[in-house]
Amino acid sequence: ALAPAVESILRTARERTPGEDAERISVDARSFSDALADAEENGRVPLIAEVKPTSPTTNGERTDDPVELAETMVENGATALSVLTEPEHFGGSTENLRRIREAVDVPVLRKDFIVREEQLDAVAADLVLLIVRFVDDLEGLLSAAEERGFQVLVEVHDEEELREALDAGATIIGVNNRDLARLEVDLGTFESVAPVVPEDTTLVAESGITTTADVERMCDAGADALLVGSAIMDGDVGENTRRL
Ligand code: IGP
Repeated sequence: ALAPAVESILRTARERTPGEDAERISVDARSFSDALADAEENGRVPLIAEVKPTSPTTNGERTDDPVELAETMVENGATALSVLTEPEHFGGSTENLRRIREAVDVPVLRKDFIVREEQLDAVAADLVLLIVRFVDDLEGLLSAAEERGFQVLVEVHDEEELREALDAGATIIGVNNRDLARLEVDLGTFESVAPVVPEDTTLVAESGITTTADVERMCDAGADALLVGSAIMDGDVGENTRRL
């Protein structure tokens, strides 16, 4: 069973449409693997910093300009950005993403709960997230995204979902340390799934990363990139990004 907040997120996600006149999108994506190679060359932590105004597990909402937050993250060393576009539970918007992608030159991930092909057409991004648990036809949606030019981050939570992701053709895989049934975080999740991921997969550790020790722990376990939201959004965004 899913946590009530997650049920609610899914319900609204299934109903959301990109608008009557949304045309099939075609994106000229900034390469995520180039950005990661660049970080490595420059001895920087491969950090995907997330613009997430609020969430079911946060108190309050951050109301400062998301574009300024995003620029601050990049100025302080973020390798890529993740931008929530889910409006009801995360305070996001496609407009935030559009403006942020225009303002920065790093790859930008669209963080949302995409369940149908036409939802891909709501806004351009360099990467989109697909969550195995929520998608019925993963292979179909993955190819639909790739045909539009998106790179695709496929999110899993355990070995069984990892299998599904690989079978569907995923090459960038995120292991979410937060479980969607109880919304609890356990960095051991990444450590248990990472060893069975093929060498040539780009592997992202997601959620619950707060300290530099957490960063080291995830990198030691095989993370090629780290997705950090709350620990950056909570307080001084520039300082938080620099610290990790
Ligand atoms: C970031 P955290 O614990 O650093 O705020 O987590 C990110 O992993 C999390 O926001 C997330 C997420 C998602 C949000 C992971 N998967 C799917 C929305 C949808």
